[in-house]
Amino acid sequence: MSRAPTTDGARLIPILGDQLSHHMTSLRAGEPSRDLVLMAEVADETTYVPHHKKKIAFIFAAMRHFAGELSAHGWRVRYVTLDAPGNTGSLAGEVVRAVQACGASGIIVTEPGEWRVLSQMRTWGEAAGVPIDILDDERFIASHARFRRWADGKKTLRMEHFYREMRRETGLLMDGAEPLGGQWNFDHENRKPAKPDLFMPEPLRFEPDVVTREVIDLVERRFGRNFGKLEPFWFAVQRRDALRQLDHFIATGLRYFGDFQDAMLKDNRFLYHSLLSMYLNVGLLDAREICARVDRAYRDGDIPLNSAEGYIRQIIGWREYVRGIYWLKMPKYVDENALGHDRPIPDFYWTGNTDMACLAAAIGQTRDEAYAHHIQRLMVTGNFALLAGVDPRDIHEWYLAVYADAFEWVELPNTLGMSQYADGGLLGSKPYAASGAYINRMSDYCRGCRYDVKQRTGDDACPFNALYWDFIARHEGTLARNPRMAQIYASWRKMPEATRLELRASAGRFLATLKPWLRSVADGPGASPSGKRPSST
Ligand code: FAD
Ligand code: DLZ
Ligand code: SF4
Repeated sequence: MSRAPTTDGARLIPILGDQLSHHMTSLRAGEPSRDLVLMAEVADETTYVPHHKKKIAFIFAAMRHFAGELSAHGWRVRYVTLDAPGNTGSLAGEVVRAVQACGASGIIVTEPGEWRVLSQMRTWGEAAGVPIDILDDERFIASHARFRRWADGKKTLRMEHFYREMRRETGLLMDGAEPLGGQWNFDHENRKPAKPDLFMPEPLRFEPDVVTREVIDLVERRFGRNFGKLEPFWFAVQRRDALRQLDHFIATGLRYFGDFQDAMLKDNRFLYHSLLSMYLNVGLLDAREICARVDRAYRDGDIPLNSAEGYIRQIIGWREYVRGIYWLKMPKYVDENALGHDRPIPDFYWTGNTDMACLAAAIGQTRDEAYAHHIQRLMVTGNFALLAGVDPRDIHEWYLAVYADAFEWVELPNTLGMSQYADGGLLGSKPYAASGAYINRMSDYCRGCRYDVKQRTGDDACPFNALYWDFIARHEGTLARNPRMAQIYASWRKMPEATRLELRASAGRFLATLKPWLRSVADGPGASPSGKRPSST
């Protein structure tokens, strides 16, 4: 990775840690022979939440490999490592330093994925004394303007309606104007519990090369007390290897993706999930290319339609939709708390020490892999936090820190909106709240749990059961008006008074046992240096 000589008229092209694609609009607007690319590992980005060690290692290793690829493609790259002398610790500081060092005449950059970074980026030009061009991020199918056009004037913003427009516009799984198979959505076929004896593909694991090993050492040295296991480190950190995981998923997992999308198994952390989100989110893979491959696999007769449709819906539906919501609703969105929840996050989210087998499994694998699949995030860790009334800001910061694929534009609407109902139902028509029965139906966790999923009250009862009814009772004032909750409230009201009182007392006793996570520098994992995430604005 080279240092650039001073060049008159050169423009500076900063590439962020999640912009690792040769097709970024900023790179397309520049010229390798004239302009200078800046990539910087900076303290600010590593500490805005206390990221999982594997996440930092993944991003730095992918950044370093991408810088190498850019150089091989003829770009001049100024790469500032975290330990480099003079590193200012901030993206703004590194941009100013680079402009001064190379006498750049301007800055060309692609918009970032976070409001926090965008508001800083808008000051870069003035700080460096040169004009700045902030370009759209065209890796997404729906531009901000396109999403706003769809959202304008609508009372409810349901993903399903947006998704159908994306299907029509991309032509994915379409037969002219009609959806292939005559149906837009096959979700009702996608709720099968998995059995441990089914064939399960394992994701490809990649041996760290010299560059990645250096990063691993750096992360251990600088972030040794952060949450998570750093080794074995097996993620792809180059497009070449991410493409191999895509091929592998299409050949082995995709066929069953639909059927078992919602299943959870104690001894299988990945089931038929693709493990592509982290590669996609940093730019090593492209959403259009993934969907085109899935569409082709279906048309070639290699996979069933419910899997192809289910998978494509996650990407051109959910992924694009949550990004649209993020940019439509920020910066106020992060402060929403429609249910008024204020309990601090329980300590076991950061330690994994709990007798609840489902939570211990989801958090344990999060600690080991910086990965949990959607239903673990939504119906185990998310569901528990919702039922227990955890402050959505706390739980948002946890999700943003612990997953390798977590960037605020995608994590925040999923956590605050979908999982915690903190936006009052913008994303979901009712809260994703469930008792132990749901977890028991979709997993094998309960069999090995010290709690009894069939009992509702008492010391041995599954805590999710009483917590569920306590949640329903606490929020009767707001949620009972929701027609989709009518049946649940009818059941609640039909219960004998004594049962209702006992359920609420049981929940209260359990909640009193939860220990809050106390953040301070000395706490290590889960502690940000200031003890508080800076505000997004
Ligand atoms: P698969 O199950 O194989 O799904 C295929 C792809 O679809 C994923 O790679 C992803 O790109 C996309 N996708 C699926 N569901 C969603 C969704 N709800 N929103 C956006 N994209 C989706 N996803 C992230 O990429 N980053 C996050 O920080 C993140 N935080 C989440 C927090 C919560 C509380 C919840 C409930 C979900 C979150 N998700 C997040 C969505 C989803 O859980 C992950 O995308 C998925 O688990 C990634 O694993 P995978 O690649 O194996 O996905
Ligand atoms: C997540 C992350 C981390 C840990 N470190 C860096 C970094 O040192 N330099 C960088 O350019 N980007 C990093 N990132 C990704 C940024 O946080 C991400 O680009 C913004 O959050 C915008 O999405
Ligand atoms: Fe989780 Fe309850 Fe099942 Fe235990 S019994 S694994 S706490 S759902």
